Amino acid sequence: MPWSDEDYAEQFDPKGKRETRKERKILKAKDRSKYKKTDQPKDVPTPQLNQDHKRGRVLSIKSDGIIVDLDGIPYFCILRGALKQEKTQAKNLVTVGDFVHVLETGQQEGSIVFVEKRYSHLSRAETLSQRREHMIAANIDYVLITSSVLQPTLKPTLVDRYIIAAKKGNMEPVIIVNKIDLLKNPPEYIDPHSIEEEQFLYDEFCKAYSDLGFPFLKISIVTGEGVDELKELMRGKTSVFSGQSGVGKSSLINAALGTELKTGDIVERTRKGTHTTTSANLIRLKDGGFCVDTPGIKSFGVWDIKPEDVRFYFPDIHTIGHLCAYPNCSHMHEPDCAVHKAIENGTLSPLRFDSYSALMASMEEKHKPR
Ligand SMILES: Nc1nc2c(ncn2[C@@H]2O[C@H](COP(=O)(O)OP(=O)(O)OP(=O)(O)O)[C@@H](O)[C@H]2O)c(=O)[nH]1
Ligand SMILES: [Mg+2]
Ligand SMILES: [Zn+2]
Repeated sequence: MPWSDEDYAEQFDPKGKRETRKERKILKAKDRSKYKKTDQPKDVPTPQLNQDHKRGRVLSIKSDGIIVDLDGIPYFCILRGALKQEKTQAKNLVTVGDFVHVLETGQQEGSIVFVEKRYSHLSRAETLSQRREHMIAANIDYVLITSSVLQPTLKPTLVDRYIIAAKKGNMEPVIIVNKIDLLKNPPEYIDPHSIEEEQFLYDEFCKAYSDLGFPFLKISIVTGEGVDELKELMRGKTSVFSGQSGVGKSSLINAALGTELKTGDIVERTRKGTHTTTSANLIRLKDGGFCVDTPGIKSFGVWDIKPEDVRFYFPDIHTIGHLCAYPNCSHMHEPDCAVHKAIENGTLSPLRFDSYSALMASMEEKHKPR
């Protein structure tokens, strides 16, 4: 069942974005500065590019500076004084993919004087506190939600978390299942039962997730299947590859662009990667567009979402839910629930419901008083 954008527009109008009291306080204090507002979804006119400045795009953030692409050449930049003060307030002042204005200060060196307003951004809740937003990348068109079969195994709940983050951040999700060669040629150390289970999960996943209305690509860099489709999709756009460590994000970029990004091994015991990519990097495509390689994450917490919002990100479940006995049925424990009946009679995939209920459960956990 395709997703309707009105659902999100209605629920998540960025103008209606709630700010915490603390955020409001900081905003108020900083109201005189135009720079801070790059973080906010409010309209800030982009100033005319001063003739002394060049417009560029942030490639990566290092501990001692920021690498900016200016007409295809990387510049080592620092934040200008006024912006630096802002940085202490807003951790995410500059992120990979930002469009910035740069004053050249030396050979391939510069100073960032302005950060343009973002048209979209991917962020997650910080792993430990869950109370801060961690910006991954900005000005992105597609979130390429990358998973794999067997090494690591498919994780539908994680896919849903990324779908929500993409929709919330104004980007289009793309579902990618990589390493499909492994189902036919599995590594010897994996027992036949696990392979059978994964094949079953994969078939079920394809059925349940291929008609949500998002592009769905099945890829193997070993056989080359799906790589051309990926290249086609990436052309002229900015895409961010995200997903667990070891699913093959860097490998896919290498296969699509001919780059030589470092790739890592899979640990036999956990069947996961070894966190080979350690920071987000923007890469310019030869024939137009950009992509971002990101480090694999252990867990992906969706930033700023409440239990009552979750249902709107599962439009298939939400629609069936109109038939539940209770008008505000959460489908978790109420009697006479249409969603449970739909699973029993096979019109709703149990995978979709598992993912929904896992997210609901994690929300309830998070909202318990501490
Ligand atoms: N069989 C098979 N192996 C693949 C495929 N794609 C990637 N791999 C292997 O998977 C391993 C991990 O790939 P990476 O590209 O490093 O994974 P990553 O997602 O970038 O991982 P992190 O940087 O740690 O987040 C490497 O050994 C790749 O060779 C595929 O389509 N089939
Ligand atoms: Mg990588
Ligand atoms: Zn219900």
